[in-house]
Amino acid sequence: MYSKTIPKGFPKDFLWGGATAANQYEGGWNEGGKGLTTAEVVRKADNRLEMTLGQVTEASIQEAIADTTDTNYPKRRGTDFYHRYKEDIALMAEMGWKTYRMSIAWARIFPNGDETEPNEEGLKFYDAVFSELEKYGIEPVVTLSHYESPIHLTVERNGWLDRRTIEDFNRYTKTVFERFNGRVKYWLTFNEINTGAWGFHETGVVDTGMPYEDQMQMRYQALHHQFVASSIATKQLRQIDPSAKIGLMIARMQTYPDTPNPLDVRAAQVVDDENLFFTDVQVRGEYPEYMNRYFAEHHIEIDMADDDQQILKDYTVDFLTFSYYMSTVTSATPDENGAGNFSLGKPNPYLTASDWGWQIDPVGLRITLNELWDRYRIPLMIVENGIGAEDVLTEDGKVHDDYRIDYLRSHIEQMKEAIIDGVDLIGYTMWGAIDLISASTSEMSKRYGFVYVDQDDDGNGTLDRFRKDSFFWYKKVIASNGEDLQ
Ligand code: BGP
Repeated sequence: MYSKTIPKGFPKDFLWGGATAANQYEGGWNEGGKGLTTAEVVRKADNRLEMTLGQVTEASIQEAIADTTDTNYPKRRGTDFYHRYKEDIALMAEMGWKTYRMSIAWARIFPNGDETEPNEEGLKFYDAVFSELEKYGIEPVVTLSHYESPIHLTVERNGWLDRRTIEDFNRYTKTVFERFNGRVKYWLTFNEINTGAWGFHETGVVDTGMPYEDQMQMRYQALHHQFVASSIATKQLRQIDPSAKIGLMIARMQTYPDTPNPLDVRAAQVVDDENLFFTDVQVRGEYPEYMNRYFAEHHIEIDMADDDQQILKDYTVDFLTFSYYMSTVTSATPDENGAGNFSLGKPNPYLTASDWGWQIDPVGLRITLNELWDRYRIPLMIVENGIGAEDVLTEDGKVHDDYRIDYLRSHIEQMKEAIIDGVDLIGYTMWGAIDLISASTSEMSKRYGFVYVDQDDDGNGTLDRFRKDSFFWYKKVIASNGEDLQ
């Protein structure tokens, strides 16, 4: 008689926690010897449905470099983790977090990116952060490049388009692997690497105004360099700290065909391939055939060094992480697009959307988890999930964010279903767990956190922290290991 024990719920060592990113949270943009980054030259959006991330030019970058204020560049101020990390980590511990997904700002360690010696003050800051986390037994999950790289590399050689950036990046990765050896068990290379196909914010490559085919040639060449750098980092980590794990990170854009029309189903499969190309390369260790056809049909020729393909094959990732916010609909004849920033495809009549147009689809998360597990059979971790909303702080310092509790509860319920389906899901870090600056628009008013930060879109406010209703709710979720979701 065939019988296998079916999981009943979250594993006892499930890594519950929250996520932030240096470029949106730290502030201290010109302190401690840190260099200017690609995130700090992107002006805030004029309207919330506009995605300003990649719209930079050489002139706008020079203008930003000359600007010594943070007025038009909110990511320079973030929400001041740089000075308040002890207070914030204490709040994380109060919720009972087992893990904290953060990122290291490359330009804190190598301000221009091409120095041979690291900036000791930058290393010391992260020493102090990891010591604070160790006080509470919180496991760091560290992203090496989260939508930022030293702007000097862009100005000097157009960022990741230039192969020399591989060597600079891997000098940085070797430095931090050695410095924090034994203190960081989980490393991630590039945040949402698949959005590098959208341009500057992920690769530091300026291609605004160029013909689309030239843009795609440059972006996929830059992404190839990142694939190689990720594999070299994997090789370094295996040698420096064999007990640590390295993972990839993509923005999972779950999509559905608009109708059962096979043309729509095929169109959705093509959109899915644009996502899974990145996991295929970094988990399976080679470029998939469907992408080789795409490159041929779009006159894209990836320039590879002789041993590139071997290093991709030999050094694939240990686990797969992704962000999940929404799902989209794909039509073979797209007649309308989603309204929100980052949201693509057509509206889904069965789903509601956030104020920024992101369609809320908890069941889609279960679908995604099953698909990724079935395709790759390596441990999975959700390192971003949450809802951006205009939270209101009451006179008595409360934020009644029932909508956030509803969003998170519905997604955690589906995570539990996926685990019972047999998916090896090892952790969950809710995005923007302490209010921070939005990636796509640089707004403060698009809040995600369990903790409200008193600051507005223009940087006015005390930066004081306030516990939202969801703070106390999540504390219960963790204490019950995902059983008490009410
Ligand atoms: C992802 C980024 C995060 C975060 C999140 C929410 O793309 O990895 O940095 O910002 O999206 O996006 P936004 O801040 O634009 O609402």
